[in-house]
Amino acid sequence: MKHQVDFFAGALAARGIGTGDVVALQAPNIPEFVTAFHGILRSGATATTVNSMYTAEEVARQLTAAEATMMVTVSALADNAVAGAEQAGLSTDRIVVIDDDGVHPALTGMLGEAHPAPEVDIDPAEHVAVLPFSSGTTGTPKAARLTHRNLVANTCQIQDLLPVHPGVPMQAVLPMFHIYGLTVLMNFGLYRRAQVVTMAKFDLEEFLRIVQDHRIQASFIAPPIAVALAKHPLVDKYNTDSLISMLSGAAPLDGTTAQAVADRLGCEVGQGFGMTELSPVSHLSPFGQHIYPHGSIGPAVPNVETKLVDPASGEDIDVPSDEESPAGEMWVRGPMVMKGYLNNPQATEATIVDEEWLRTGDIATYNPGGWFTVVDRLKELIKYKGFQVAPAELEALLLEHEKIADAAVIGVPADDGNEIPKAFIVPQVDAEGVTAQLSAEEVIEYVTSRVAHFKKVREVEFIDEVPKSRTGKILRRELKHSA
Ligand code: 4UW
Repeated sequence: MKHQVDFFAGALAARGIGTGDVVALQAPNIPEFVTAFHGILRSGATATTVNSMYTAEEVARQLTAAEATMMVTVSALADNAVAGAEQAGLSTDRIVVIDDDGVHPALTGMLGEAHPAPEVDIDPAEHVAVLPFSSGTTGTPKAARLTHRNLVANTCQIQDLLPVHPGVPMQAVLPMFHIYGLTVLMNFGLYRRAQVVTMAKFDLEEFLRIVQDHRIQASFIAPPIAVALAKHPLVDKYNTDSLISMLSGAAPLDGTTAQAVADRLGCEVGQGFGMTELSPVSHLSPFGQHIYPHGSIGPAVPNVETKLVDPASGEDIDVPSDEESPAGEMWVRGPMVMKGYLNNPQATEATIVDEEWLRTGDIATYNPGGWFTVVDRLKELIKYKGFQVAPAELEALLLEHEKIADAAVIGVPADDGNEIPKAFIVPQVDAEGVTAQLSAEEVIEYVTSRVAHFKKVREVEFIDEVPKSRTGKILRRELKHSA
């Protein structure tokens, strides 16, 4: 693996890529993802990881915002990846496919060139290793600047908390393009010399077969997988007794589901809290506790400080020593906090206070045992199956529709436990006072055809007016209460 990383870095250097360049990577979880990712970093360049489900427009937007000058992808994603990269101004020779498509340079071929890796001189505390995108507390997706030190620190911060050791089979189904998979599955897995078994996409039966056939000990999931594991009859058909630990994160996991999975699979089910801007892990239930408040995200990981701040007053909350604390916004400080957003000082300033405390936009409580529990979300963000959906992005798209006068999008709970995007629509009224005819299906179809599948609007309500503050901010709480 290491010589492949070096060869890819050498091939990139031979094409003029190095410190200061940004290379986009859009691929599912396959071993070559790791070669490409670390090859990009080894060349001195910065990687921006792109969601495999993105449309061409979404790819183009990310590449443009990250100022990427090269794109690495796989031929199976080439339709959107290549169209997006071209829209962002990249020429054919700047689009690398991992497997050979006969049109673009192939990573497999580039490894064969056997160029030595270049000498690179960077300051790991300052040099940006990766630019993953996140909408943060408000607005549309922006690039979070994570340094080499951020990534290394976070890998070290979790190293003693999980039962992942040399040779241990661990399952990597969550995508490595997202920060959870990037740090916990790819980097932590490599660092621990685990046997990382990759899955290109989630399929319950395949997931169970891999656990059985590879005798998986450590698995990493998001809440929708936990729900399937708790309830689906297929689970009983497979032998899962090798499992020791399962860690869930990226969205809230309720205690009942966690307990049901633990009982059914006979393994420990823990929960962690992460955020793109935190490289990502700040809280994690350490393995081996067995008894802990289910639904809790755990204590802070080593070298992380957390405080709870009253969102109304901005004052720190005094945490009682003998009972559950009042709820407050979690602020986090530690070596894994991002450097800030790329080319967006206002968003950086609104998110990082005094250059060190990161406002998570999540509301949590703290109990005297040291455990935090997320109870609400202050920020606009919607989490659909653990993926970020930015309301501002969908609202901008809806406002482009000629029959829509105004729109607001919030997350609402669905029957299956998922959070789903719901759009409130104010139809256009023409000069004669006639209201445009528009159905919920039309709104859903309009959005679905323009965004990645996980961002689609799944519920629509027509209203007369979007509630707004005097400064024009959408009053999302009012919509939540009426939803
Ligand atoms: N409970 C409630 C949670 C939780 C949560 C996240 O897409 P991002 O930016 O990042 C992530 C990263 C998740 C993650 C990474 C590594 C890890 O070990 C782990 O635990 C196992 C989780 O999701 O979204 C950040 C936002 O997602 C919500 C919360 O709103 C946060 O600000 N979120 N984890 N356990 N909510």
